Amino acid sequence: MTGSDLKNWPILSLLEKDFVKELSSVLIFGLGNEALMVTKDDAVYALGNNASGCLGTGDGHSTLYPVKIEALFQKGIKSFAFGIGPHVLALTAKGEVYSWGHNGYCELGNGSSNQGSTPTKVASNFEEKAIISVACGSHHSLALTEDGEVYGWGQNTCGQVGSGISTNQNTPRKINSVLAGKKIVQIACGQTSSMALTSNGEVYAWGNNSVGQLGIGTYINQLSPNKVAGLTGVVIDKVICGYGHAMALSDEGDLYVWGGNGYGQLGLGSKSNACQPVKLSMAEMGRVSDIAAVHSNHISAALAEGGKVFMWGQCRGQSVTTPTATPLLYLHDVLACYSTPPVMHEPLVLYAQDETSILDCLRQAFDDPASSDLTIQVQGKPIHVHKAVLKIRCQYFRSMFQEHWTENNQSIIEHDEFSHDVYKSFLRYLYTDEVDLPSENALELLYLANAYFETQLKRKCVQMIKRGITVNNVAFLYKTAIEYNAQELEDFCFKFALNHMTAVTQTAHFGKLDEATLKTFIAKAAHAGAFKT
Ligand SMILES: *[C@@H]1O[C@H](CO)[C@@H](O)[C@H](O)[C@H]1NC(C)=O
Ligand SMILES: *[C@@H]1O[C@H](CO)[C@@H](O)[C@H](O)[C@H]1NC(C)=O
Ligand SMILES: *[C@@H]1O[C@H](CO)[C@@H](O)[C@H](O)[C@H]1NC(C)=O
Ligand SMILES: CC(=O)N[C@H]1CO[C@H](CO)[C@@H](O)[C@@H]1O
Repeated sequence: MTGSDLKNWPILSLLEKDFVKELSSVLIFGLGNEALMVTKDDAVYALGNNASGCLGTGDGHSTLYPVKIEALFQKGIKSFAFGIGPHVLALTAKGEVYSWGHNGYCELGNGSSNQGSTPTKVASNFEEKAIISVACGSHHSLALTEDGEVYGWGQNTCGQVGSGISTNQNTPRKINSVLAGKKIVQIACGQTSSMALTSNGEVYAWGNNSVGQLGIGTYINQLSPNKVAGLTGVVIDKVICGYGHAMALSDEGDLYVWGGNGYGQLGLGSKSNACQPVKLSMAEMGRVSDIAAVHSNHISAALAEGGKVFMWGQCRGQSVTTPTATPLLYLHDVLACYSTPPVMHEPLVLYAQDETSILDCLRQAFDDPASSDLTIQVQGKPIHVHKAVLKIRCQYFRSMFQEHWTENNQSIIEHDEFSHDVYKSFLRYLYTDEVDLPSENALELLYLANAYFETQLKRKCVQMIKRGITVNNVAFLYKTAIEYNAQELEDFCFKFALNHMTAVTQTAHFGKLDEATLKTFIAKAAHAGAFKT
């Protein structure tokens, strides 16, 4: 299952198809203008704005195209977390953590506050323990060890590092106090708050509590973890944070919300903050199976019964105060299409490897002799196609196979009216909806599209031809457009010729225009004022 359509993330628009096919996961972070991409062969690429060196490419340059992060090559990167600086944490399969980017609050955890433009291993104080997950707030970082301990570092103005004091923490520090001896299984960060979930479903919170985001019944910041007592009796499976709000999902699929609510992000139909967990009415959503939010914005999303995706909170600048059904298929798509900034709540994992879409299958089937049941021979060269596809996609073939086609017809058709390249491009278009042909051939394809009544293909050809128009060929294109009944192209050529009247009248093609066409052209040009003195 693919967790979202990459098309919904505009920053990835320039990626080449072949590159996209090799991706195994992607993270869009920062302000939505930064991306990290992991490939199937274990390389990591970055693209976007280099603010604070957050691309990790070392040279500090912004880039529109993917640049390989040498320091992470073949390190087995399996996940990322990011702050707003931005700073980035990358987690390897072996349980190591790399950090880079903004470091003004010591969020890289390497003992200094100098910006880091290349990923460096967070050396550590983890006492050789493997890390299984990482989380970041705006400027602080948390790491969870495999045996359930939490380490925190970075900005600590509100106690978000959980150290009991409020000075910034420049190296990872184990969070003890009430967490000591408890097995933590999940961590999450709001802008300046932190959460931990224990193996028996209890939630602990610390840090900024100015809007009640800790859910402990007060609005007082906490320098150490406190149990979210309002959830006693409920077993929580997952806890997440937005900028100043939090959501917890129970093992029965119920949703509890608390914290800042200025944009309706709690989904309670109001905009008042709540300093205690409130159970959301599940009447509309039914049982919830997954939730999403991220520390850099105020949106909430839930995957509910029947695979329906709901969203609420700050959605493209609007305050949506109750869970609202969307036609989206994935939680990631809510973040892509409605959050400000559009960043991911977690890396998007792509399983393109073992999954092929119907479009890919069709594309691959074109000219595949193994599955083809019809060969079209053009200029002596075979093109392998499928009668059913041609029938479904093209009126010309539909009537051909209906009227004069019996079981006895041989499975080879000869065609000599068009060149091989153009005919093949036409047939491929029937499978892919794309035209893959040099623009010099567009005219012949337009001729074919006209003959086969393929209006949509005609339109594509006209676009291609328009892009290749010159003073020299405009007269010829004008004549052809009239011949093929391509009104839009005719108008376009006429206007272009009018703008370059003197030069056009001196071209060879203009000289060759037949009398009728020439007459009409001159009359139209005169009408448009071409010969006024
Ligand atoms: C931490 O990283 C920064 C940026 O790469 C570097 O300037 C600094 O020397 C590092 N500090 C230590 C103690 O390694
Ligand atoms: C505490 O949280 C509130 C709400 O999320 C935020 O507006 C405020 O800036 C935070 N305080 C600090 C000191 O970061
Ligand atoms: C199919 O065979 C019939 C009779 O043998 C013939 O009349 C017809 O033209 C053939 N159709 C095509 C498309 O070759
Ligand atoms: C947009 C941005 O942050 N650009 C920076 C990229 O890196 C160079 C060199 O570090 C800076 O000079 C730019 O300001």
